[in-house]
Amino acid sequence: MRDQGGNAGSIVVLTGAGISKESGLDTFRCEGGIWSKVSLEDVATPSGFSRNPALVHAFYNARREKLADPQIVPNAAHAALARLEQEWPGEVMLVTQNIDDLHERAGSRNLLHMHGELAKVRCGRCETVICWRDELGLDDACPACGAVGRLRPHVVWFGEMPLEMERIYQALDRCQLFMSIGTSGHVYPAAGFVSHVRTYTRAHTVELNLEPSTGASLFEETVYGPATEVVPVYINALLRGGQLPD
Ligand code: BJW
Repeated sequence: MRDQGGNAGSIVVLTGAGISKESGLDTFRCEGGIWSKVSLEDVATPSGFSRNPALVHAFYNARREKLADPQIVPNAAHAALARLEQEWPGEVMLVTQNIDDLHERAGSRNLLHMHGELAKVRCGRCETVICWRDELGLDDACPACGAVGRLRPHVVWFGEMPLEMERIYQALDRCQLFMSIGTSGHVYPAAGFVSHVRTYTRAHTVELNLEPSTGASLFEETVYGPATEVVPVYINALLRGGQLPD
């Protein structure tokens, strides 16, 4: 599909934990996933953080440490999406629910982290966002305002507003292809993007996932298999064809 400006058409890609699974990072809701080991109420809600900030810091410190492991590297699916952004003659906007930095490391640049970033913390007093690669503890002071014990992970917990929503909905409203990769479709507002696109645009919608997600029936096209296999194949076909599916 070519738009009236002769542009090849714009693409929005939504990714979730499944895309990083084959890089060695756990998903949330798969068997043995993160929510089978810790309670999301304890570690991923503002009230959990108020109750026991040390527990929440330990949870995110462990994940930050794992992400720094040299064995955790971007996989073929991350690489294919970076290549799509570089080679597609229209806009490619990547919206990720993941807080890891594997998309950046693969080379993606037009990227929004709607659930925040593991390598950043935020001050609860002055709201400054700071890059943070080390352990975070209750004694740490904000480098901007000096407040002690007010830093928290820069992630979006349940009940909090995801980041960059205005830019995301603007991109959804002008896209001609919406791809959803490696997400179970349980968490809103991301799980509602496919319905939004189907209601307000004429974009083609495709789900690439290991198995059908909760919202699988909402997609016009579905492709199932490990991300490292299905994503490169799908993107190679897009780039070879040079046009979007109708
Ligand atoms: C593979 C694979 C391989 C495996 N290859 N695939 C009732 C109705 C509707 C909404 C609500 C409701 N009650 C409450 C809400 C709102 C709530 C919500 O959605 N709750 C639901 C649980 C019901 N949402 C919120 O509170 C959000 N805020 C909000 O809504 O604000 C108001 C608002 C509304 C509208 C517009 C704007 C604002 C905030 C949500 C915050 C989510 N936070 C977390 C944790 C923080 C980050 C972190 O610690 O990492 O984000 S929860 C967790 O789930 C994490 C993830 O980003 C998120 C999504 O998970 P994801 O990525 O889908 O992972 P999984 O594990 O679920 O799925 C993995 C998939 O991969 C599976 O399908 C596998 O098959 C697949 N897979 N291996 C390909 N190799």
